[in-house]
Amino acid sequence: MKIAVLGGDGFVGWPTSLHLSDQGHEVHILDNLSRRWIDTELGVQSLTPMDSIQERTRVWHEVTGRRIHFHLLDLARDYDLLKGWLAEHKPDAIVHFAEQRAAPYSMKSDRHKNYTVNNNVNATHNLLNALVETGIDAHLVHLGTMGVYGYSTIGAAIPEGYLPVGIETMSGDTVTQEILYPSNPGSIYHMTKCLDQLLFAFYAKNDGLRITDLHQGIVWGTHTEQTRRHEQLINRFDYDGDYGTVLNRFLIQAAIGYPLTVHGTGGQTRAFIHIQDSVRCIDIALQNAPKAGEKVKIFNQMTETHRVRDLAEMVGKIAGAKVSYLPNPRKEAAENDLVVKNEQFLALGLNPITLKEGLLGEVIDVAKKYAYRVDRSRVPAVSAWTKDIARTIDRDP
Ligand code: USQ
Repeated sequence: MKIAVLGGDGFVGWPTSLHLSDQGHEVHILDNLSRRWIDTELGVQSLTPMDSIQERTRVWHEVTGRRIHFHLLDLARDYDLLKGWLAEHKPDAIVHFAEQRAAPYSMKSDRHKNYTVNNNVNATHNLLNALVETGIDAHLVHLGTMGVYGYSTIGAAIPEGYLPVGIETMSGDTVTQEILYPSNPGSIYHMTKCLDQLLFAFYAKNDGLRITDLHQGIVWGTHTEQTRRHEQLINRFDYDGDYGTVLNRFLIQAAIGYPLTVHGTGGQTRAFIHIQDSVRCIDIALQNAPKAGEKVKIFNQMTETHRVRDLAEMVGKIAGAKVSYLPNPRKEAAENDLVVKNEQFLALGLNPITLKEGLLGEVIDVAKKYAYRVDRSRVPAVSAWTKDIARTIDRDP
């Protein structure tokens, strides 16, 4: 297939592009390189040294003989360029990662809230609009989030996207209707993914677009089979308080002897997936497109759930690191349970990589190798969810 990977320079986008190219697909990365600009804005860099996208794709060609094409394009701003690109290249499938993906970054200030909403919602809508306008029947696979469901404890497993509800009719009968699971976002970032869901539902219904939405959990790990092949194919690895995700942050903190930064009691239970499985799931989703006229296909892209404090204790034990319980900069439930259905990917052959000490140790080793690149002052999470919380957080563990 000819596949456009929008946001192919990012943390999941890059290994996905390599994986799809390795499978023999013709891969085109469209990216505005915003993650690199945001690193500059925040004064941080990936723990792993990353080359330019052009150099990365050159090395991939050198190692494998395969070409990955790169196009500098801002999906949210360059609607006409996007439309022109689609009309010219006519991809068979599109993987859409091109959104600002960090919850803390989206909550930093009013400017960051505006940026995240404008960027994410426009990017998704421009894409859908351009697909209809150009008449291209590409299967669109979008990277969404488990965070659209929220984390309230209701004692029931979260279904894959849809919920059957019984509604009493005027005549007293009960009819069952399937609705999108009620969205309950915990940040501006997560809210944009909830808005994406409505855009997808509308365009699938109105224009027959074929769309798959992947509700992904928190990704951990850094290497995939392809990024291991050459030092310069290495994936980015974020550790800072805005972009570093919880388990990867704990592993890096353990590597540099920084007390593990648990927010609050660490009673938050979240869904997790290893980066290698994330890439495999996208491949599986691409091979299982819905038909025109079908509703949006939704998968829960996660393999296990864990409580934050259990992860901290586990990493602490493996690496001999101290665990630090800090005031929570976020507005979220202090404790929650989480049960998630993920049968669809399992039925389609996903064999999950689960959290094992060996694999955690491997990530700590990568972190140790590049520990000299860490700026310890960028480790604390200082983006507060409300002005009141901002006054209470202690920035120094
Ligand atoms: N947390 C800590 N200590 C830290 C960092 C985080 O205790 O140093 C806690 C947070 O308070 C939160 C949990 O860990 O309760 C998860 O935080 P996170 O930063 O790992 O994940 P989140 O903000 O939810 O966002 C990440 C990705 C996002 C993706 C989402 C999947 O950045 O793109 O959509 O995970 S999910 O969480 O399932 O919605």
